[in-house]
Amino acid sequence: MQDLNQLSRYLSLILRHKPEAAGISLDEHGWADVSQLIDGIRRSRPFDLKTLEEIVRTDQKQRYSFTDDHRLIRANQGHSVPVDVELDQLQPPEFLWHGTAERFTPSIEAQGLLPMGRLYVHLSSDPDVAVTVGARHGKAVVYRVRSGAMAQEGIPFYRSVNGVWLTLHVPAKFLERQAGR
Ligand code: HQG
Repeated sequence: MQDLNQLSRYLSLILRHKPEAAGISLDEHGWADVSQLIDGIRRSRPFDLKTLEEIVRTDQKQRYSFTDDHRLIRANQGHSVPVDVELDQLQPPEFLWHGTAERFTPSIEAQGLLPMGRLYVHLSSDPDVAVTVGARHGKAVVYRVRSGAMAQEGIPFYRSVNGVWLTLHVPAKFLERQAGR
């Protein structure tokens, strides 16, 4: 029995960053053909439609979506390859949260938050989620982002279908480092 989390991570790699790892390509909206994807993954490990459907259904962050007919699949957000996943532009809440590692803070406080390897800066509406995201990179530090003030200055915000908030750049003046996080 393969570890579904491990398979989900491999699926993320293919659908967000490196479709060529499975010998497939994504269309302009990030969709991959499900049967080509399954064939591509099968080149390196056992895999079938039932397993794919189970990953999509059980993924804790709801990272993937099928089309209604289950012929196409895409990652909901998190891409580094340039695709347009038709994000909803929305008015953000007054504050959002970003977790990072202590060692990145001098650069963040000089340049603001940048998308780095991805298409967008990722923000959460939940400070506890931000702690977990930051801890992936090292000793976690959490910033409160003055998203309401940013929106008032005309900076667009998007929300992916799994609830992650995205924007292109958070200038440092909108960041408030949280004590003790
Ligand atoms: C940092 C996960 C230096 C940024 C999570 C972060 C998230 C800077 C790192 C999603 C910087 C990029 C994304 C600057 C930002 N100088 N470092 N100016 N601006 N950074 O992994 O936000 O499980 O690309 O703080 O839950 O950590 O994959 O972004 O530490 O939603 O679905 O550069 O990935 O979701 O790291 O995580 P990442 P992230 P999944």
